[in-house]
Amino acid sequence: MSRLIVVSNRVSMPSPDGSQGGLAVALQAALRESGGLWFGWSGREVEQFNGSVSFEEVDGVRSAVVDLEPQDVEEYYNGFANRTLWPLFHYRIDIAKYNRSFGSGYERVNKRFAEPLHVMIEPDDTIWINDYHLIPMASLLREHGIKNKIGFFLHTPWPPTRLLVSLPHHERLVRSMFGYDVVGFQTGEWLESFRHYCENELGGTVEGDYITVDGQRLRAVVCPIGIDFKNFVESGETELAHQLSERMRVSLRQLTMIVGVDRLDYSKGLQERLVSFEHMLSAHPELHRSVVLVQVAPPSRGEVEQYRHVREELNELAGRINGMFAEVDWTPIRYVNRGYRREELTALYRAARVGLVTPLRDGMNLVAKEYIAAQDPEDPGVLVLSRFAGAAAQMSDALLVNPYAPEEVADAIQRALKMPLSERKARFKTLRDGVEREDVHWWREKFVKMIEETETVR
Ligand code: ADQ
Repeated sequence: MSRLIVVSNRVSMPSPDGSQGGLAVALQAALRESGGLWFGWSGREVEQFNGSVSFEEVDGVRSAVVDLEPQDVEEYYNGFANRTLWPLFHYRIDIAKYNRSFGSGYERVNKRFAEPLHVMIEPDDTIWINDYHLIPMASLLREHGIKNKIGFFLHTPWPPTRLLVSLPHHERLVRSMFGYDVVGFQTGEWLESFRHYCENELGGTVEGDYITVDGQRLRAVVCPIGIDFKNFVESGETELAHQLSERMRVSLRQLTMIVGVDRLDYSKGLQERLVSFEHMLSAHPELHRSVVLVQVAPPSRGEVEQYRHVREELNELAGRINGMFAEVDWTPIRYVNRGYRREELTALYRAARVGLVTPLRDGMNLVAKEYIAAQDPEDPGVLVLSRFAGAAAQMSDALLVNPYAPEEVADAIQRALKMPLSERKARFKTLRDGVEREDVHWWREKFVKMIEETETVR
């Protein structure tokens, strides 16, 4: 096994309380096994960029991070990554901002990362770049003479060609990807869009997994990310999980709970979800005082104005719906703006008869998988899942819905609430088997193997 170098915008080191997500844990395990290194932005700002690298080793995991200056953070992170590529990759060209300074900041920061990174790379290292923040990284490393195998994994969707061409200099960005040996996507749909772009905009040819453009070849594959299933199930057995379960039991009494857990992001379809719930309450007065929607949504990316708008709209919407339907002893929506630990999330998921995961567009969506992993096999809840989440490709036994159609979502919630135990168990079993089999360790082993075994000539 060669040494693995993982590169992502932010680096996640082992924490003593074990509170990191499954992705961090899986990558840390790979780094530990191979004696590798995780490289990225420290998350800190310094007055002026100085290129100095801070090394750290925690619990057998080594990292190397650099600080950025405020202009870098504004143009690269808040700008091109979060105001341009994130909305565009989630099909929201209506709110994507195409500002020239964002593009140049993005290139500058990628170069600033490539500079110290290339000197750390040894000839046999395998390099794994993550996500839309760092698309040009391979071609920058190649300019420094790096010939190692380099893979790229995109955690978000890849947009259809007709949308992608709205990005100024889209060709340059996509051509830069031909510095990679392997490019991985969450689903066949995103891969298909990528191939379509390469064939139709770059005149490329496709042969099996391989795409060739102007003599440069890469392997484009599907490799869906999973959760740390075992660890997640174990979290449900902890004292913290039991405590919250007990609190929920007391607070719910006879109420049937529906749960939503999302980062507060416009791609997650939160406003549409509340409106669907409102539809259900209007159409089914018999459900009043018997159901409650618990929506947990910790704010994210607060520096970007669209995120502040979503937050305001949600406050307004939750207040309006509660105002319209609440009784002195019943509030239909419990809207909570904070994060919970993994152990607590397992308890929330398990307490809910329905898991409502209705993004308008999502690369994968790990909440859908976590909800399934947390269920009681003897009395499992039902997953209502957006057909526009990457997870839908693997989870066809969920109730798949169009999140833009409030009546359809309301009907699916109704159906989930009424579903007989035998059907719940049958659906759950297939879903749980898939989530357990294709977990996050399966995913990273499969992807690293694909990078390592892909034949390249450089
Ligand atoms: P995200 O958009 O962040 O990730 P998601 O896959 O849903 O989306 O993962 C969110 C993670 O954050 C989950 O593990 C969840 O438990 C956690 N989380 C959410 N709300 C929380 C809360 N209130 N408290 C604590 N934890 C919370 C991006 C892509 C996704 C893709 C992932 C992984 O947008 O499509 O699935 O990367 O590739």
